[in-house]
Amino acid sequence: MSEQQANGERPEGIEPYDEPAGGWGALRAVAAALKRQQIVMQGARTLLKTNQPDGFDCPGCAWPDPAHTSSFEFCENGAKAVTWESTAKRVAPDFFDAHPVAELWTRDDHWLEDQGRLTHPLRYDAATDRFRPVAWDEAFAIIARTLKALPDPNMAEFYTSGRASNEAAFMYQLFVRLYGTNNFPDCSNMCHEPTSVGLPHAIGVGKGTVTLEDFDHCDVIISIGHNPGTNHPRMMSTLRAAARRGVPIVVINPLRERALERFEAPQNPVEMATFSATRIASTYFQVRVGGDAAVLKGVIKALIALDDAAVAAGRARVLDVDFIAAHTNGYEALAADARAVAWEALERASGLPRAAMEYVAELYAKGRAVIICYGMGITQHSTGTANVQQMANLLLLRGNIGRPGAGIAPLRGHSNVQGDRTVGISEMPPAAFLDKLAEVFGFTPPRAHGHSVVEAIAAMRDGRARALISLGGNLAMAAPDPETCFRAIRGLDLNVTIATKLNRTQLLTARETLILPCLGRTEQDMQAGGPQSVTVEDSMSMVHASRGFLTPASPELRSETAIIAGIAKATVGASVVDWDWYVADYSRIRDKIEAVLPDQFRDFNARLRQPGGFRLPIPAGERVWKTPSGRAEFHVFPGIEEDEMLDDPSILRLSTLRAHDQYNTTIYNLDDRYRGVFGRRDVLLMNPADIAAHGLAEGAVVDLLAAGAHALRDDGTPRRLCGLTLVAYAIPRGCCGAYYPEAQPLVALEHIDGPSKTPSYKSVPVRVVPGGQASVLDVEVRREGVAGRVA
Ligand SMILES: Nc1nc2c(c(=O)[nH]1)N[C@H]1C(S)=C(S)[C@@H](COP(=O)(O)OP(=O)(O)OC[C@H]3O[C@@H](n4cnc5c(=O)[nH]c(N)nc54)[C@H](O)[C@@H]3O)O[C@H]1N2
Ligand SMILES: Nc1nc2c(c(=O)[nH]1)N[C@H]1C(S)=C(S)[C@@H](COP(=O)(O)OP(=O)(O)OC[C@H]3O[C@@H](n4cnc5c(=O)[nH]c(N)nc54)[C@H](O)[C@@H]3O)O[C@H]1N2
Ligand SMILES: [Mo]
Repeated sequence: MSEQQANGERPEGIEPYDEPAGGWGALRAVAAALKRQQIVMQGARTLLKTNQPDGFDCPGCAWPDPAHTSSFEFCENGAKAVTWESTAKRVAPDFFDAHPVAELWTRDDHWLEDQGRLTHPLRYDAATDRFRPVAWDEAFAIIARTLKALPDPNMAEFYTSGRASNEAAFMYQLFVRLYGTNNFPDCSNMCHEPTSVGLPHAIGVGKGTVTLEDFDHCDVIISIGHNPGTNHPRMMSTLRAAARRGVPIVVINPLRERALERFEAPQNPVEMATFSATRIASTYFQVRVGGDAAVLKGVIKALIALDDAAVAAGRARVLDVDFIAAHTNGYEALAADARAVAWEALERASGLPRAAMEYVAELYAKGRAVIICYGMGITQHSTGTANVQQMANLLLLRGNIGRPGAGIAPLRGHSNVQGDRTVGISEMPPAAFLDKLAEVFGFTPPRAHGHSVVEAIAAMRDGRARALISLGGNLAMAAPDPETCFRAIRGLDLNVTIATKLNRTQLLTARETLILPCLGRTEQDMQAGGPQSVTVEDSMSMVHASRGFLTPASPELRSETAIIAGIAKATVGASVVDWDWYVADYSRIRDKIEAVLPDQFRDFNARLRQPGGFRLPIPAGERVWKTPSGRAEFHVFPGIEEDEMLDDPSILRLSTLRAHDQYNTTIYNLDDRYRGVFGRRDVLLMNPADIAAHGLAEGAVVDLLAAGAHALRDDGTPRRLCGLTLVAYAIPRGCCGAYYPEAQPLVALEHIDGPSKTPSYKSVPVRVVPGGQASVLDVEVRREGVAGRVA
């Protein structure tokens, strides 16, 4: 026991936070963020333009907003996203005089982005180990030369992060397909891919079915594996309104997230003045990390048991048998499987008692209109796709899809990740989309499927891919297995990033390394045809315009669309597509999006002018099932996963988490206020009983070693993360939590959900050992051997 512990003190920076989420704490945090980015006056004006009818779409999350038609909705983390982008700090060319790449590499990720906005296109000069300004045309020529020199277009990878607008994404996919590949690794592959892959098989569409209005009509909400107080803060107004209407909100989450417990609305004068808050969750179940498949199966089992009992007693049915008969396939198999599974297995895997699952089933059965909302706690598991399909099963059993107040609500990540997919960023494009693209533009797009994120990294690792272009994002930090990723990118002929800020992916210098600085959402985008708007699609399939108004961070900046056009023109020429003509006026791009996707974007430019934009059709919302059978399909989850983590008490299941003050790999600062962690991120959250069982104490410094099938890296060394401080935390036994992206070295490229290939970032088997002892235990880990690799 450390001295600190003997004194009964918490480790440094660990202080329980007793306030509700939101409230004065949120207002204080925004004031501090504005100050840190040195933009007090302009910043305040910028915030007032967020999500306004004539303003820009918040670059934070993808939660829809009624505010696009009306008033300003306060959001702490939206404010941070905006101020981070509109910062007064700059990374100008002279910055690099003082900072060679070798030195930049030693800086942490917070520091790198905090240097400010990139101002000039940059090219890496190996002789001086520095980035130097390069003319735009020269940058485009270098990229074109390198891409054209590849023996096969499938040797280039074109990554997209979900901030790119529909217009930029559409031009990007057009260019890449003209160049000749479908290699579109996308941040979605690490995020909601289980939704995109799992839901089409179940309900015929890979998107959510609810609208914001449905939340006004639901009478039960089940919230699984998401943390809206941090990641979708504007959702808190919706949950608060539902809670105040008396709607029971059942939360299933291993961590007690403050905002899901109680929330003080910064816009509510009474709550603010009286320091009162609204209780959000009516019931909070702390599931074991990765136990969701078992919980959902348990709830389905209990629901079917209720229905069986009703039949036996001659009472009204619990299931919507008419809906099941008219609209679905596969009910019998699902019911048989649910009846057969043993409660003991479900209890063990979920960490919840049978009574908890029965409680949820009873509440669910009473609801006339139920919404299930979910996030990364569901998708980032080896059972991710199965988890999503089990939620669809549960909803279908009582006809809770395609009626008011009911449905499935995946909370998307990046503000336009859903839109990018809609307009063609897909490594597995539907044939109909390619047919239309061919017809509208008059060329033959490639048909073979391309690479997702883990496949792209494996291809770069193995030399099967030689070039990487990233439209936003920070792939090397967002992806699993940074060591492999770093080596893979360093070995390339070309590493190009289109970005607003400095990040680690850009420091992975290849034979040619270019950084192309772009406008952000908040900035005015002036083209030959005047100031331009772009469009985005939110989590509920609403498409609307976004227009920045700030003076760009530097006169050298170009829009993402213009940069893509520049690369395209230099690489594939302008004979098929007159790139400059499209860049002059983005409404021309929208006309082509409409031509390629006429069912979705009818009258695109005209409908954009209606307040709040328009909603893309979601057939399942109308009970039209675009599955091969024309019916919704139940999917049996075959069994509780074979799970080494359940059998070996020395293995814990690590979930990698976002702190309150970060946006993915962007670290605004080192606090995680609601979880009571301040000024540091090097912590491991662990159940006090597990800490004791390990013979450790809170405050001890520990190392983590990956366990199980992927414990070893390709070179036979163990995956490990050293020097975390233990924090006793209310997390179920057998689990632990650490921050993303720091915990990335523990995640194997091969540890993925099969159907979606999404990394299991939230189910990493680990062993916790006293600090400094990782190497002693290497031998033990080595015995577990190396599993198969991603090809
Ligand atoms: N401010 C801010 N906003 C963001 C982001 C950000 O980083 N910062 N990121 C954006 C992006 S790209 C995304 S995808 C979304 C992410 O938003 P979320 O989906 O909320 O993502 P996370 O914070 O990774 O984790 C969500 C929750 O899952 C819980 N959890 C962990 N493991 C499990 C499990 O096994 N089962 C269950 N049931 N729950 C589990 C965690 O306790 C946490 O509360 O937010 C978007 N919005
Ligand atoms: N262990 C673990 N890993 C994870 C996750 C996890 O929960 N755990 N979550 C996964 C998820 S859900 C996601 S979505 C991915 C995120 O992966 P990415 O989307 O690749 O990462 P971000 O951190 O969002 O990207 C940040 C960078 O985007 C650039 N940027 C910011 N704004 C703009 C802009 O307007 N235009 C352009 N061109 N660039 C811009 C900046 O240079 C910044 O450095 O990470 C995944 N990785
Ligand atoms: Mo995401």
